[in-house]
Amino acid sequence: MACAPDAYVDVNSDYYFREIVDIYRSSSTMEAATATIRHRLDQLHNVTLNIAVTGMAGAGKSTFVNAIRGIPHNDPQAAPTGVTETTMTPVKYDHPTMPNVKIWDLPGIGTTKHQAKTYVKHKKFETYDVFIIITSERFRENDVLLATAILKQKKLYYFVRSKIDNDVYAEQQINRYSEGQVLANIRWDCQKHLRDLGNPKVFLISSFYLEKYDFPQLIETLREDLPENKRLALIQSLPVYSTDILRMKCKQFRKMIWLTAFGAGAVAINPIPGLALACDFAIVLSFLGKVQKAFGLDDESLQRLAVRVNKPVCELKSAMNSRFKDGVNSDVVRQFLATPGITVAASVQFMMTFLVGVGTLVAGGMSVATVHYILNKGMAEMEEDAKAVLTVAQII
Ligand SMILES: Nc1nc2c(ncn2[C@@H]2O[C@H](COP(=O)(O)OP(=O)(O)OP(=O)(O)O)[C@@H](O)[C@H]2O)c(=O)[nH]1
Ligand SMILES: [Mg+2]
Repeated sequence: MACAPDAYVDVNSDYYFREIVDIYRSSSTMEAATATIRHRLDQLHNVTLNIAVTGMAGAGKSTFVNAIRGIPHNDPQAAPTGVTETTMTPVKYDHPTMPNVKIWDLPGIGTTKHQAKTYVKHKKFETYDVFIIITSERFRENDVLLATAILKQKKLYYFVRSKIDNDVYAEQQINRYSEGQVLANIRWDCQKHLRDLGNPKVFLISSFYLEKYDFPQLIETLREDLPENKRLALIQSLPVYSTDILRMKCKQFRKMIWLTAFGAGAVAINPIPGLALACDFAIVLSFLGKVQKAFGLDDESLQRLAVRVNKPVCELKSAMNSRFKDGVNSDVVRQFLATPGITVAASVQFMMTFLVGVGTLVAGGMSVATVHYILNKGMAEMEEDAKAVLTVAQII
């Protein structure tokens, strides 16, 4: 009989566990507790995230919007980019796989103080969670005015200096500077123009190479600054541009696993015919489907990646080896849930230490622990697939 490696039990990811315990303590029945947990799961998965990208004409706003959605510039859903295209009005772009995440391409402010003030009013600032102010040269007075107005609305904002790849290339050709020197010079120049704001951090990025320069730091900073419930939406929605972001995605999803397991396993409203394990199949399927999309392993994402890296999609797909290589579908997940020989003792023991005094749960304990194991293992398998795809795509 196969014995599960302990790695998939992951008893340490106790995020939301206190909340789960509280829900059980305050619910009169197990059904009521499960309903509350499912409601909480819906809330967390449907949290909205609105990112506004703004800056002067030609700064690289639309290119950045496409890059963080993982969409090639020639995709039908792409924001138009180019040296002559101009974004005149705010345009909302849906995320390709997450309908609750919106990226807004906002035109920059004009040239007078008055325009900076009216900009705040006209652009419905309350809609946005975060502002990214982009420049491709040096930040100017208008950018400072805009940041001040955003700050007054108690919103998060970040300065981004784009097209760094161009600068590095040009300076290396002309002055034979090292990459480090070029970046230090640009940073110094940006800071000089932003002194009035108390030297905020500036992120130097290239939308063509997200894995290089400061984009990873921008995401880490954003992740830290956003409220916890928005973090999953941010991290889930980003394209997989490096192993670090993949790791970050796993970490963020792992926090959801106990909550999902309790939502699915404690009371089986939608049990699986022919399976001894009682759990809500739809919840398990939905979680694994979300992981698949976030890891860029669904057909649409693979297709977009194939265009981006100029490789046939079948070559990317052939790198996948897990049970999910042909997709996360009902048959595969049903088969997975039926897998015999799952050792969940450590998970059950962990649950029990937390759930002392909430004895009613015990009946569903085995199902919860098994679902917990399956979600962890499923995610680990897809992580391996994602790494293999990135290797073939020559991204890592
Ligand atoms: N090398 C390089 N070029 C970039 C980068 N970002 C944008 N560009 C180029 O800069 C030009 C302008 O980019 P857009 O994204 O259209 O700029 P925008 O701010 O949306 O422009 P408007 O809508 O006209 O205000 C395009 O030719 C892009 O390909 C980058 O990070 N690196
Ligand atoms: Mg544009």
